[in-house]
Amino acid sequence: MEPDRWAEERRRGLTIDLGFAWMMLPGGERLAFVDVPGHERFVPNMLAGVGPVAAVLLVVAADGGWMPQSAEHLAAIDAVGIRHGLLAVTRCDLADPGPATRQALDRIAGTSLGPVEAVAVSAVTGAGLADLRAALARLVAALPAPDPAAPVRLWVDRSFSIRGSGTVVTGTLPAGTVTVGQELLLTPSMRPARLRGLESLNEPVTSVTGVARVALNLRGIPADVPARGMALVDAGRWTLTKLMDVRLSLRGGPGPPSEMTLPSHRTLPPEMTLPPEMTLHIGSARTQARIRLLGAPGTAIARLTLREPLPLHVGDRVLLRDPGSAGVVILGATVLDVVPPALTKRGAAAAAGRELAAWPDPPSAADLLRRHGLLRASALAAMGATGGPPPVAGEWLADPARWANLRGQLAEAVAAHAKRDPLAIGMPPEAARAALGLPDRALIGALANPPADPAHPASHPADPASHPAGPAGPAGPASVQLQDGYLRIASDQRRDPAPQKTPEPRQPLQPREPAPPLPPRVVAGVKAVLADLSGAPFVAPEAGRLRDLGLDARAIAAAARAGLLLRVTEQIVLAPGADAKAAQVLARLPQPFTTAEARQALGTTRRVAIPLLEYLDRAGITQRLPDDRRRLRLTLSVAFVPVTRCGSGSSRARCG
Ligand SMILES: Nc1nc2c(ncn2[C@@H]2O[C@H](COP(=O)(O)OP(=O)(O)OP(=O)(O)O)[C@@H](O)[C@H]2O)c(=O)[nH]1
Ligand SMILES: [Mg+2]
Repeated sequence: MEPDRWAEERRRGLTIDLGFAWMMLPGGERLAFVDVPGHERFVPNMLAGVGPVAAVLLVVAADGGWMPQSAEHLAAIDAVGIRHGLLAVTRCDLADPGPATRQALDRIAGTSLGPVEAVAVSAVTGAGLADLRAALARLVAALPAPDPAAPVRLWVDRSFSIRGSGTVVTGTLPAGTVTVGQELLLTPSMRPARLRGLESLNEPVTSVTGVARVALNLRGIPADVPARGMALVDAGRWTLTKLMDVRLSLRGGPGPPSEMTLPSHRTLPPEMTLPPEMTLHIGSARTQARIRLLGAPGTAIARLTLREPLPLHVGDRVLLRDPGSAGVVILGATVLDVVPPALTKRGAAAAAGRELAAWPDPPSAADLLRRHGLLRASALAAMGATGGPPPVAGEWLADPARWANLRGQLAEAVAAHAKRDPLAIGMPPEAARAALGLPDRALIGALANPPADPAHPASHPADPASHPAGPAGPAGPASVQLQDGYLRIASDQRRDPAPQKTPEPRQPLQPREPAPPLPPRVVAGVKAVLADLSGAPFVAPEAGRLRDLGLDARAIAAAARAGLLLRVTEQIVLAPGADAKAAQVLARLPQPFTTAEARQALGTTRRVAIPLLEYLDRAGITQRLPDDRRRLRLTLSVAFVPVTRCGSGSSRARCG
């Protein structure tokens, strides 16, 4: 096949733009070629063709030998990191192919291609062409099979319109599958395009799996929109970015590439100065990139700021070229982070350089999580990282160390809040989210000790297996609970004995665990109430008395949470343990008993007796019968008597 498509190319006998051709291998398999121009003026076109391919056929003329453009092409192949190739030495009817072959193999060996096969051919006599076919078959057989489920990124290398069909784009599909009817997004606008028709090597097909040359007929995209360098991508599986952190590697360049190849690709020669801006190539795309080294001269870690956004994954190889320089400077780079954090703090750039220098190529999900702390699983996938720990909340993944740290911060924030506002029922989760600078309130719920749910280990961040406890982990001192919509430091004393909850006898004014102290005026008010109640334990203070003592609803709630009062209703407060005492009194009555009998035995009025009995019903201490009489549940006299004799709260559990 003649790949030169343009009249000018045929007239000048010179390839200018990309050409496309294919052949049948001896085994019946078809092999597609992207023909690239050799002339140095058309290097950008050459790079657009080389970018997405799996393997290269490098051609050198027997009579011409290794040329400057051969070196530049090889440097580009090396920078992009292509690992599979074959050397063809042509025009062997005109000269002995030996010297050119040896020269070329020597240079190729030191690049990403490594040692390759060489075949001498003549297009005029046909010598060696059968060997070339066989060598191509071996090359193809050695290629790794691309993942058919991989995210689709098809770099557009040609775009045209066909009357009656509309917009058509072509490209090399490196991996993944495209199917008629499927929707892809066209970068950088992310305009959706539906695949109306599909061709591979001039034949209509319904589905193609990479690696393959494909032509896509697009619905929804006007013919003048797509252009070389745009890409068709699967929605949500790529990160469109203008900012990225990379590891540069100096490969190829003028002279034998082996001399320029560094033993470790983790540093650059300290004396090497990089231009502030270079042209970045990936796939068929090219754009300008501003380069900022993250660290001292010689560091290979850099932050690139692109003029146009590109759809990228971590681990992508990009090529940087300085078209302005006299000697051609070509660098390869591996993308390490496609959403790098801002470098605002002093020393942040050097710190980032040090951190990223230790990362592997490609970075793992754990590396990215360590840097970002928290990431949505979908964002991590769009960065191109697979794996990662189970989510801590919803879609959120957390770095274990960061998560442990956040637990400590949350405990501090909740404790500080309680100190600032001792009467508050707890810290609102939204306030905690803002205080910790977290992106989602669900994370606060997950940081606070969640109720144990063995059916959902992933939603159970206290599980030390999935999140090893840090200094403030589940084993640490910081334990925050989210209850009834508020965050509180978890402890028995701080649990709100709201009227609906099962009452527990408490030791008056002797908090068992340190809780943020109540304001002195509240403590004084509580003491006065308890003094009132000491002679008549069921004659709850009137609303006016509470008001005079400065005990409003918030103060009463706080005192109840601290275990200093028993809150029967909003208005009725008794001493802690009054419920147990009432049970003892009622146990002495003939069962069942009426409300009037209970009121009399308790020595109080209906204002207190009725809510207190209802409280005891809810607590399961008494049972209300259909005729409105009540009886004590038997177990309770057993449960309560020893409790009151135990004396100390710390031994309560054992007593119970
Ligand atoms: N005698 C002889 N001439 C050849 C052979 N192969 C190619 N040629 C001639 O060499 C010249 C260059 O060949 P092309 O196929 O244009 O080379 P190319 O690598 O595609 O060149 P560009 O596309 O410009 O980079 C043409 O005049 C071909 O006819 C061969 O095996 N023997
Ligand atoms: Mg050509």
